[in-house]
Amino acid sequence: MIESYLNTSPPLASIVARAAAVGLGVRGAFHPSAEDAELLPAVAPVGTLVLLGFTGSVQWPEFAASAEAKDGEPDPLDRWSRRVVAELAVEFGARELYPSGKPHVPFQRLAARAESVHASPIGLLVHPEYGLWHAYRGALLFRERIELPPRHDTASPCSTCSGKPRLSACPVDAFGAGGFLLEACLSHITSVAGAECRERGCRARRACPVGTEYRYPVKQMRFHTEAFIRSIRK
Ligand code: B12
Repeated sequence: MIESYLNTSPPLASIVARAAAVGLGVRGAFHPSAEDAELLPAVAPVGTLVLLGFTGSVQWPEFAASAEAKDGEPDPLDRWSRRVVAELAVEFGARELYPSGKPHVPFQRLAARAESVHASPIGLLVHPEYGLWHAYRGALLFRERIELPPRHDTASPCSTCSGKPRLSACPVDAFGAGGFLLEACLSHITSVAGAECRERGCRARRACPVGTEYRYPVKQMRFHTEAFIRSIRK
């Protein structure tokens, strides 16, 4: 996706370049229609939504080197995201939107409109290239309709994955028919027996065969797991 956005005409090409310079990938874009109104906060009309995020560990070093990553205050990644996305918004005369904060903006549904991602059996969206190793950090809302490259839709990689190894990889079967069993997951990963999930990341997520080269390195994985645990205990 990012590659197909590199050779676009301005202003998209400059958004891609500036976002990359501050440590964000352009994760796709779309022109919201009347049916998308329920996905967006009631603000002025949106001609184009540009989605920003992380792909694997590509953008991680920019965050890791930031003041927010080192200041010891809560929610460093959310605070960093809000700062850099807001700077891009000012630079391009856009409004901004974030996956953090309440009420939750339905970022997964926005993502499904912006790029070829599909719901996976463990709730995360699976990307044809990055697998489960990607996330969203914000979005820029433009009044104007920016010219976008054609979208390349692909079938969900899960549809041809016979073994669904990730479902059986969870030591506490947290991905049952009734959805994600948050309490089962949390009590395991905070126990002695859950050290591997805590240190190296969710075993079910690691068992997915798609995009394995984008798997988060241990430091990044541990950061996300700790943030996940803290967010539940808040
Ligand atoms: C609340 C939340 C949680 C809660 C969930 C509590 C609960 N039981 O509902 C907790 C803390 C458990 C959680 C955990 C994690 N989360 Co979370 N979470 C969110 C958050 C902030 C809000 C989700 C929400 O409720 N949205 C509200 C509704 C209105 O939005 P929605 O898009 O319509 O949500 C629905 C869709 O997501 C739908 N859905 C799911 N997939 C798809 C696909 C399609 C095509 C469609 C149409 C709909 C759909 O199901 C949701 C409920 O109806 C989102 C960010 C965001 N703003 O979306 C991240 C988010 C979903 N989480 C994310 C991640 C990465 C995680 C963790 C892996 C954390 C980590 N360690 O990194 C774990 C994974 C646990 C798991 N296996 O599900 C990512 C997912 C990225 C991706 N690849 O999809 C998101 C998008 C955050 C981000 N910045 O990128 N999370």
